[in-house]
Parts: sequence; structure tokens; C-alpha cells
Amino acid sequence: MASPDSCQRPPHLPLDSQQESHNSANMAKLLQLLGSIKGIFAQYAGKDGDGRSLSKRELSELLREEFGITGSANKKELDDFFDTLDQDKDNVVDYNEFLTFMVTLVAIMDA
Ligand SMILES: [Ca+2]
Repeated sequence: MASPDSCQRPPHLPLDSQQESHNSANMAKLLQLLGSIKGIFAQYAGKDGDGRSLSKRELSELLREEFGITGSANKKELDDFFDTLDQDKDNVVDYNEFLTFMVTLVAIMDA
């Protein structure tokens, strides 16, 4: 039984089309996640002063309300945590610093 020529694959069939749609699904999820992170950030960063950065007070509020972490229980721990996030040591956590934290958090939870 000779296979007819019509059954041959066209030379440029996109064999990776499934992979591509998988990637764009991940991309959609990622963009959604980034949207949520940005939303949370904006919500808390706008509470006092500069809406583009989180003060220590705003960060502790965010941690308490969004993650159930009570910073008031241990001020030293919150200070240390804030210092870790505040990479350029300007005493506020900007969006990039916050994003780094969230990505790290997601990576840890996903591991
Ligand atoms: Ca900073």
C-alpha cells in the first residue's frame, strides 16, 4: 500500500502551533497576574503621598489586608522585610521593587 502523495505533509506545516497557543495562554495568565499586581500596588501606593511608591505604612497595610500578614505584631520583622524590598534604599518601595518581590513570591509558591 503506497501512501498517496496527497498525504504528505506540506513543507511548512507549523508543527509547533500547539506550543504557540500554550505559550500565549501562559502569556495571558502572566498579563492577568501583572494586572492584579499593578492593581494592588496602585491601591495601596495611593493612600498617602506618592502614588508611585509604597511607604512602610502602606506596605504593612498591604501585607495585612492582602496576605493576612500582621506587621504590627513584630515591627523589627517588618523593618527587615521592608529593607529587603527597598533595594535602592530610598525608604519607599517602588513598583519595580514590589514586582520583584511578587515574582519571587510566585516563583516560591509555584516551585
Ligand atoms: Ca526603593
